[in-house]
Amino acid sequence: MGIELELPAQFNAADFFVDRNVREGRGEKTAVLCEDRSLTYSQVQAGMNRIGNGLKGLGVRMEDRVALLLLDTEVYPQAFFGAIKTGAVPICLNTLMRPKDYLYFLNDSRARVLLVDASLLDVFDPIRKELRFLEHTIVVNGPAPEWALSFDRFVEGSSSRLEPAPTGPDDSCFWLYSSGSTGSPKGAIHLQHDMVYCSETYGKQVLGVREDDVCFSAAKLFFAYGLGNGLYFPFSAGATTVLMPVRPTPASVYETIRRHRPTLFFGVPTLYASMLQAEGSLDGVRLCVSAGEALPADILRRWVERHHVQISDGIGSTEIAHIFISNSAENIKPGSSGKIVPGYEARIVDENFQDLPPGQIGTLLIKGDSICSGYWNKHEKTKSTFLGEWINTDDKYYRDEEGYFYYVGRSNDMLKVGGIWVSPVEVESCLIAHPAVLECAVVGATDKDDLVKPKAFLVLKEGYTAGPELEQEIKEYVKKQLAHYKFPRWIVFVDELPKTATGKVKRFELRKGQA
Ligand code: 3UK
Repeated sequence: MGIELELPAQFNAADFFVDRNVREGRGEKTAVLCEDRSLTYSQVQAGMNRIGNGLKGLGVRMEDRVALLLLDTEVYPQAFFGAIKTGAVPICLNTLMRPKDYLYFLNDSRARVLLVDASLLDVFDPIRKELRFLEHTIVVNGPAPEWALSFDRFVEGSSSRLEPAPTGPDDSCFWLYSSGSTGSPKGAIHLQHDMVYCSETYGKQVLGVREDDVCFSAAKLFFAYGLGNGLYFPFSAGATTVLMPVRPTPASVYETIRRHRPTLFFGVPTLYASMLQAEGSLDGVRLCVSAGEALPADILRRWVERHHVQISDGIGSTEIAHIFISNSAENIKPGSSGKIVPGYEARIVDENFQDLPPGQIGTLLIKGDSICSGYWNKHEKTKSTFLGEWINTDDKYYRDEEGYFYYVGRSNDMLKVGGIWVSPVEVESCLIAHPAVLECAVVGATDKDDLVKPKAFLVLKEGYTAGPELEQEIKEYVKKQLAHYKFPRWIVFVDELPKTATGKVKRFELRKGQA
């Protein structure tokens, strides 16, 4: 069943997640730990207000979009809530993408202001002239080039006092882009009440986040998963978050755990698998959480054997903001996504949207009040995904008699690699542009840990010879064109691709490795 939030007619999420903590006496409590820096809730509030006033000073108004291309540092919470407090709408952008992706995000959203980490500025060189709507670029954590504004100048003279904009629970609050199998990424529009709903449901009832918790998410804040883990769950409870700007490797993650002693740790299956290969301990962690793709039972088994801490697997999505089916500390069923989170409802249906009995595989529909209001400027996609109160997750699931849900696969060809979407179609269109490639098909294949990675089947043009050298060259080529995690981990050279009578590649056969 749903839960009633009973939010007032005037409601601003920045007030709820930041100001409320100060009002309730937690001003001196540590809100953020990042490397050797630490900020109290009062400091986060002051910084948030200065950024909000800075944005207003640039002419940003309610509902204007503000793009954030930031690493996980203490600036992130202040910028995110600073924008929200003024009624503007932050867009959390993935920092691993390529210039053409940012060109799309910024032109599609028509963001007027961008806050960007100095270390990521290079991606704008090739596209800067094509940004049609961006008016101001603010550079964080480093010097600004002549065409941008430094963070210090941006907040210079800004007051640390700011009244929240008169938004309501159903106003736009933030956007997250989600990629699909074909077509451009879709901007999911989340509303002011969505983060509160996730905090009251998964945050409180499954994680049981308390004021004395310290959360550390290896998944970055620009993912819907990381945003909850590392920002609004801890802030909903007046707890502390640990932010780590560097890439999550076993070494950086174990070191951050050693240094800041989190009680809740959030990762994706690939990270858990690689952490099992490295030295390190988890002292102080009471529960680990996994999401993004299914957690193989064997990784869970080896983790518990070594660290004596459980991993709670749960499925969430960008459109629903966070996790809606989950295991919990007290009740973990290896290989299952767990049970429906209180506050959400699930249906498993056939092609005609008829409910299926336990044991039968169908499409998973979800209902719950953190579902985004729709996709920005994508009317057809919005209509086919959001079905009144329900959303079609495009996931194949079955449920057992006891109410545990089991993930079976996707309804489309999309792959989850390290918890992030990869569209085989996008990798194929990159491969086909390589001079040696005549035809290609990309499918998911599992590695030794039973985790999915892209695998490419290639037919070469005449005059090219298959071999490890060409294989390496093609992998490098893809890495240069696309975000790194998208490159094919295996390349198989074939004389021809298996096709149906109508000329469609039989992906099913390739997946079985019959090519
Ligand atoms: C897949 C899973 C099996 C599934 C996310 C936690 O992953 C998140 O959001 P995305 O929009 O992807 C959503 C899709 O990913 N998936 C996610 N978790 C699991 N499949 N087991 C899992 N545990 O296909 C889903 O539809 O990138 C995860 C919280 C917030 C999120 N946005």
